[in-house]
Amino acid sequence: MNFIRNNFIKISISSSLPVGYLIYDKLKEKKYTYEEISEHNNNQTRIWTSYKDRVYDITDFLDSHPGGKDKIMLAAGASLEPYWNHYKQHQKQEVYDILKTLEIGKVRDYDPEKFKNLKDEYLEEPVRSQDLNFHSIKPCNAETPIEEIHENPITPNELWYVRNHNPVPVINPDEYNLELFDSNKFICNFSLEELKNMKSKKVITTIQCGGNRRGEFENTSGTQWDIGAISTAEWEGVPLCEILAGHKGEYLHFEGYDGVKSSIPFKKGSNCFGDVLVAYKMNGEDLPADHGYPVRIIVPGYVGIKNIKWLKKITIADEEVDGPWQKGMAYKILPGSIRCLEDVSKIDLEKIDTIDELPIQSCITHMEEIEEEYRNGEKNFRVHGYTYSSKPMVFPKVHVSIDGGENWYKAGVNPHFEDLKKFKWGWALWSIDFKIDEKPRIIMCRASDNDGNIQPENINDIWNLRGLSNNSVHKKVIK
Ligand SMILES: Nc1nc2c(c(=O)[nH]1)N[C@H]1C(S)=C(S)[C@@H](COP(=O)(O)O)O[C@H]1N2
Ligand SMILES: [Mo]
Repeated sequence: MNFIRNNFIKISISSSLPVGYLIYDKLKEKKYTYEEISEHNNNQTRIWTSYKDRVYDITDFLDSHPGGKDKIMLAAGASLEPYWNHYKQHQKQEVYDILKTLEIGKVRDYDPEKFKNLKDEYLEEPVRSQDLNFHSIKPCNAETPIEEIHENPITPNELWYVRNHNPVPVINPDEYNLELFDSNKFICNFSLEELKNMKSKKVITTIQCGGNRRGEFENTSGTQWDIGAISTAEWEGVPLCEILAGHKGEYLHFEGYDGVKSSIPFKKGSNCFGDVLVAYKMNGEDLPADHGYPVRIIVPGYVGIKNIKWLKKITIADEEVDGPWQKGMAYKILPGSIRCLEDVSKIDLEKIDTIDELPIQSCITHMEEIEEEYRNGEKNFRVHGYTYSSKPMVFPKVHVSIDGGENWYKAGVNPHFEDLKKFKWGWALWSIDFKIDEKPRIIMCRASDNDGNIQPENINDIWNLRGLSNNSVHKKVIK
């Protein structure tokens, strides 16, 4: 009885409403599958979420979320239920009323059981700075806001780029143990306390993801990084050579609590000049959760993936570690002729080495107009950037062109870098001033070192299926 009456009232009200409202109501009847919803997880596609059988567009609400934008973004393209099962304060009328205003449709393949008892595995993700440039939330992949960090070559912890393959493991520091194995043989454990009581060292390193600048290649899969998958910090921890003293092997395997693994040559880890650290501090603070709390390995000069976070286990071994990040193709630069996944079967992957070091790099981060005006109406523009070599104590020369590559001018390494020795494994920031009457349209930079290494001009010459190791001459178009 009740049901019929309600229905009747609804019909009579809506028939007296303006046409616009009717259309809006019709839109809300549109149906979307879970799959379609999942495609709406970023600003370009707008951000959708579902709750029970309804679909909502939360794009314009994100900044008003009382719990912060990053928390509500966990449900981007997914259901709110796993979160609201946990954060029960949402289950009240006030919140339902807000949600109602964002409704855009219904779930076509609605399954009431699907999320009923589910708690999202990303629930415990750390709070992140909204100044990072996010590519994805689950797992978190975010760039450092590279144009903001030129004042100081050390990247503040909260602005460090984040590259996670999985949810961030939650580790109780009191129960933490680092295991050391020789092949299958267990050797010993180190608690966090024990590690902190051992001999320690501080090392400044730049870490660059193998996929930094992937976005400039055409047709590659994976996170489409721009130039901000790189950052620099001072790490403190136990030199790995101390832990390995008296042992012999060919390789070292590192395994994280999230299951991610990689390996490096034994001699890189056992040689004290390799500066490999079992690190527990980053810029003077405990490692942040996103960067490996409580312990990560730091491999100066080597590609990002070698720096395993949430370090669980170190194994001395005769062979490289199994898995996609080492023996698989994830970090292998395949020949340019391999254009798609089907082509990969044509080659012997085992014959291609996984990247350890990345080639010489430099990028333009930004340009600023300097206040003072010069004679003849000329203005002063300052161009900023970074340059990085995997080789210790190598600080590349950087040349900049503002006329499409005809003339090149040498940039200056920033004066903050008086103590170059401290930055042995770090990047260098550079800048150069131009006095010109018109803003340049396109700026290019190119780094080189004394061994004849130079950034290649043509990006097509270094195209590879996984989009790794892009160090082509960096071009920035100025708007
Ligand atoms: N355990 C673990 N270690 C990891 C990763 C990971 O997903 N899990 N990502 C790797 C990759 S690909 C990079 S580029 C760096 C990124 O380190 P950051 O997130 O501290 O910047 O960590 C590496 N270590
Ligand atoms: Mo990476």
